[in-house]
Amino acid sequence: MRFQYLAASLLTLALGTQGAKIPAEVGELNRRATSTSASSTTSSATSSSASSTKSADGSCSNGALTRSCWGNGYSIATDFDQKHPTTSQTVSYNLEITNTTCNPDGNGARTCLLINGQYPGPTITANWGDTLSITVKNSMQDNGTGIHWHGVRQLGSNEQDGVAGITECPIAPGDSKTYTFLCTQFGTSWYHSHFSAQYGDGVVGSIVINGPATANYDIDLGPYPVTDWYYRTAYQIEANTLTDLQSGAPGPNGDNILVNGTNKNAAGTTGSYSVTKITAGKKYRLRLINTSVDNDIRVSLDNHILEIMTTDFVPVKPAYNQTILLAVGQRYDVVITANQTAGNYWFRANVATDCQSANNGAGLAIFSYDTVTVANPTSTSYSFPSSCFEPTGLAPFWSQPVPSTSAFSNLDVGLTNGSVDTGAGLTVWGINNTSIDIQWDKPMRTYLQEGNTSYPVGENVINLPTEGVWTYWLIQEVSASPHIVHPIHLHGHDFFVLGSSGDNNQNPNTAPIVTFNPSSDPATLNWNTPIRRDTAILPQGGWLALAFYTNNPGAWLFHCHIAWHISEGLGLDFVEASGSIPAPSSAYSTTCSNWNKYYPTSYYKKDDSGI
Ligand SMILES: *[C@@H]1O[C@H](CO)[C@@H](O)[C@H](O)[C@H]1NC(C)=O
Ligand SMILES: *[C@@H]1O[C@H](CO)[C@@H](O)[C@H](O)[C@H]1NC(C)=O
Ligand SMILES: *[C@@H]1O[C@H](CO)[C@@H](O)[C@H](O)[C@H]1NC(C)=O
Ligand SMILES: *[C@@H]1O[C@H](CO)[C@@H](O)[C@H](O)[C@H]1NC(C)=O
Ligand SMILES: *[C@@H]1O[C@H](CO)[C@@H](O)[C@H](O)[C@H]1NC(C)=O
Ligand SMILES: *[C@@H]1O[C@H](CO)[C@@H](O)[C@H](O)[C@H]1NC(C)=O
Ligand SMILES: *[C@@H]1O[C@H](CO)[C@@H](O)[C@H](O)[C@H]1NC(C)=O
Ligand SMILES: *[C@@H]1O[C@H](CO)[C@@H](O)[C@H](O)[C@H]1NC(C)=O
Ligand SMILES: *[C@@H]1O[C@H](CO)[C@@H](O)[C@H](O)[C@H]1NC(C)=O
Ligand SMILES: *[C@@H]1O[C@H](CO)[C@@H](O)[C@H](O)[C@H]1NC(C)=O
Ligand SMILES: [Cu+2]
Repeated sequence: MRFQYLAASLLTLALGTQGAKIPAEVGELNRRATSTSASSTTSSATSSSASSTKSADGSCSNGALTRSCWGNGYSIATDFDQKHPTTSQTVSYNLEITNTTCNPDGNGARTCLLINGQYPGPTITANWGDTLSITVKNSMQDNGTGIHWHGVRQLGSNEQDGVAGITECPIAPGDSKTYTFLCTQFGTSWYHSHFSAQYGDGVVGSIVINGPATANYDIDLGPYPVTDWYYRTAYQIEANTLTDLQSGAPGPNGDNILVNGTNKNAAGTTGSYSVTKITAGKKYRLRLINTSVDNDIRVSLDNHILEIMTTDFVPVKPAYNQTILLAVGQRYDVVITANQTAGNYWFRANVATDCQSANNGAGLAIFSYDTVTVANPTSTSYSFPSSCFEPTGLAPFWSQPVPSTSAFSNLDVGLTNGSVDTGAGLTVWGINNTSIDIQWDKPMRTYLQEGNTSYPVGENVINLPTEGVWTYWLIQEVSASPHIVHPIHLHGHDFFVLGSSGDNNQNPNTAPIVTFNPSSDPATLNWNTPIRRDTAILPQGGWLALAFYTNNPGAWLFHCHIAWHISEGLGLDFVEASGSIPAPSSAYSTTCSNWNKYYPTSYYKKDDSGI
């Protein structure tokens, strides 16, 4: 549930020192984000720190002590917006979605929609510069589907973004679609269904794109997804949440938190913990991914400091923290040094009650040194912060200054009257006073192809006709709504997070609104070294200032990543440089005609925003 308020959590925890910053391990580049010349991005990076083992000179090769290198002239110093390898390798996957059951914490089997019969779905792995070709087959009886590759920029490939009603028609039962796109970025992400609340029933998996890194490590432990888990289906919870919203009540609590797809139930009586074996003296890369539908989660590994090296797909200068707050959709790649007394240690994934999240279970998993017998740890937790803020002290590896301005476009976030298919007059979420409500049978992409400006109001379109300009967005919570945290996600770009402000850990009904002041606040923003990522937290009752540069023509969804909120309308559709969007393929039309044959006689009908 989203607006849980716990007086107890107002108790200030002693924070103490949460670890200290160390110098970057590899050289640092300073470049302008607006640079368009490929040659200007490859100037040699110089080694700038005592702990550096090798400079990122682009000609060395990737290894345990040279993670900043990649090879063939590419390194961590390469700005992947400007330049990326093309390997000519195509990596193929088949994902088949079926309607079955699952029971990840042993509490009892429930209906699940799974990919290749497993939860989470298979990890998609490729190298930087590879082409991914992923065929998705819908083998469910009664739902359409479509897969979104979260955080993948889809440069020039808007049609592969997987958003039903915007970039494609849903894939009908029995039909398949092959998504093909180039991996221009590297790092960790995830994929999930963007068809209503479907991903909450299991249609999720991890993505790893191998590339250089800002910190060294010996062993890559791979993806480590953390998620809230419910014993009823996502469609049932979504319906409850909408009913609750009418009276201003929070939706249902989560029932558990799964770590790497598993956990014991809240009572500790069923299921099993994920166990990760480590060897003393080694450094491990762990790819943390928040695949929640609702709950913000804070993670830590007892006695072991986390060395953070990415925010989503964007490298940061290595920075240490004991705990990390993960909002839905966010990723942090960390390095863990196995330098403690050999033993068993708890990995903890606790719901962040200070972010108005609530869950009946706590996420636990075990890290076990390989010289001891695996057992339930007796280790003690770090003290967790009680403020719903993302880790501080992070700086991008490439400094990309954004030209400053005070000319922000305002996007109010709040409750509005329903235009979603839930029926008129319902209270739903909106942004810029409109609740998104897409059409499955005629996606925005079709309107653009027709040059048809009579698209429905429910597409909630903001046109950005001009390529090559900076755009500035001020996401502001307004008073006539519960004042809660929303994780805001943009497709097609990594946005620049210029700043945010808001309340912390207060009652959603009474927390004051903190309003952006356009005359004084712009001067307080981080214009020189903003963090870049694809998902950022809009603080409780507050504002979030973002910028992005229009360099990727397409129709890009911008939305709250809480599954219930986007189902209830908290999203809009940026139509960027519509004149330059590549024409849809013949496969696009086939998917639509198959869908339009299926839907008129389908058992279930659209009953939410559709995404
Ligand atoms: C999955 O199966 C259940 C039980 O048979 C059924 O109620 C549900 O409608 C099915 N869902 C989909 C998406 O096929
Ligand atoms: C999808 O299937 C679920 C049952 O698994 C059902 O509740 C929901 O209404 C279906 N939605 C659509 C649009 O088919
Ligand atoms: C996560 O689970 C997968 C599948 O069970 C396993 O292969 C992997 O090693 C686990 N990851 C970690 C970090 O333990
Ligand atoms: C995942 O995101 C949700 C929603 O923003 C958040 O409540 C939860 O704490 C996050 N989980 C982790 C592990 O950070
Ligand atoms: C273990 O490694 C961390 C860095 O990950 C460091 O901060 C800490 O001081 C080290 N502890 C010991 C006992 O060496
Ligand atoms: C760790 O993150 C918290 C916010 O969650 C922040 O308050 C603290 O300063 C960070 N510690 C360091 C060493 O940056
Ligand atoms: C918000 O919507 C209105 C139409 O209702 C539109 O005129 C305005 O441009 C939109 N705001 C932004 C920032 O685009
Ligand atoms: C919805 O519309 C009704 C009737 O027009 C109005 O009384 C109510 O205040 C509106 N609610 C919101 C949240 O705008
Ligand atoms: C949105 O609606 C609120 C009242 O609910 C109004 O104050 C505000 O001006 C509207 N914003 C736009 C952009 O129309
Ligand atoms: C625009 O879309 C509407 C709604 O589908 C349709 O009725 C109309 O014929 C379209 N116009 C053009 C010029 O294609
Ligand atoms: Cu939200």
